[in-house]
Amino acid sequence: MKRISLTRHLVEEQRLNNTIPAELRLLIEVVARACKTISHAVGKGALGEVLGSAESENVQGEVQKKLDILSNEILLEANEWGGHLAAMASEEMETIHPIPNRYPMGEYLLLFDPLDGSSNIDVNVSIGTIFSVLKARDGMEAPTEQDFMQPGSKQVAAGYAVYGPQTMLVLTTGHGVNCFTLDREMGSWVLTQRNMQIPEDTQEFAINASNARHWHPPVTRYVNEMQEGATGPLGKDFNMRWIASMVADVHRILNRGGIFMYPADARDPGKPGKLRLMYEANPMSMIVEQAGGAATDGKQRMLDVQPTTLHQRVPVFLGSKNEVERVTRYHQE
Ligand code: P6P
Repeated sequence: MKRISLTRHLVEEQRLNNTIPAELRLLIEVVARACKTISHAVGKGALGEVLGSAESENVQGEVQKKLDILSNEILLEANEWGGHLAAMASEEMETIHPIPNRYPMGEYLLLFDPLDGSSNIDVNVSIGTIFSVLKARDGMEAPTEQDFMQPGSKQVAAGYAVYGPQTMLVLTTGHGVNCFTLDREMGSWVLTQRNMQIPEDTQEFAINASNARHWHPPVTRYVNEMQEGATGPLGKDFNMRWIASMVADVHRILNRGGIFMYPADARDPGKPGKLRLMYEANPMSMIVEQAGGAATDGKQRMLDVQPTTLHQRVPVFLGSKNEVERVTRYHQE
C-alpha cells in the first residue's frame, strides 16, 4: 500500500467529506503526536523509571500509576496552546480543565482516558489512550462541566491509540474507521487499514467471568448459552478472551469480531458497571458503530445515552452487531 500519512489522510478526508475543518485536523494531529510521546514513555518501562504507583488516587478512587499522571500531563500540555479547544476533561482529573487565559480558546471539547488499562502497565500487557471530541457551544465564555453533557451521537471524532507489539492509532470522524501504525524510525503515523469493518456475527466473547455470581439474569442467560456451544440454543461453539484492557479488547473485536461486555452487576446497585460513559464507552461506541458494529448499555443505543455527570459509569455491550442485539434483547424481555 502506498504510504499515506495521517496528515495526508486527514486532508483527503476533508476534501472528500468536508468533515475535518482545519481546527479539527490540528486537534487530531496534536493528539496523535501526544500519543507518540506516551508510546515512547510506556515503551521504556522500568528503564524510564515510570513504572509503579504514584502513591495517589484519582477521582475514581483508583490508585494512579506514574504513567497515568505522565500521560495526562502530556495530553494537557500538547493541547492547551493550539487554540483549537475550549476545555478538556480526563479520567485523571475531577473537574474540567479550561484552556489557560494566556492561550486563545477554540470550538472543541476534548475528553480522554490518558492511559486505559493501568492494571496492565507493570506486567507489560497492551494499554492505550482513548479520546473523544465534542463541539463546544457557540459564543461560550467560560466552559462548564454542563457543556460536556452531550450524548455520544454528538461526537465529531473519536479514537484510541493502542500501545502493544505495534503502536497503532484508530480514528473515526464519522465516515468510517481507519487505522494507522506508528513508524518508530520515522516517528510518523502510516495508514495501514482503511474502513475497518466488524463482522456482524462472532464466536468470541469478552467478559470478566470472575464476576459471574453477581451478574443479572440476562447476562447469565447469554453467557450460559454461549458456553453451551454447538449443542446449545446458539448452535455454535464460542471462545473467550479478556485482556482487562478495553483498548486491546476493542482492537481485537474491530479486527476479527467479538462481543465485549462490562455489565452492571449486583455488587453495587449504585454503580452501573465499571466503565465511564464520556471518555471510554462513547468514543469506543462511535468507533464500533462506524465499523458496522453495535453498542448499547443493555437497554438503549450507547450514543443516545444522555449524560448527567462527567465521570458517570455505564454498562457496556459492544461489538458484532447480531450478538449485541441479542444480549440487548434479553435485557428487554
Ligand atoms: P476488570 C481497565 O482498568 C479498565 O478500565 C478497562 O480498560 C478494562 O476493560 C476493565 O477496566 C477491566 O476491568 O474488572 O476486569 O479488572
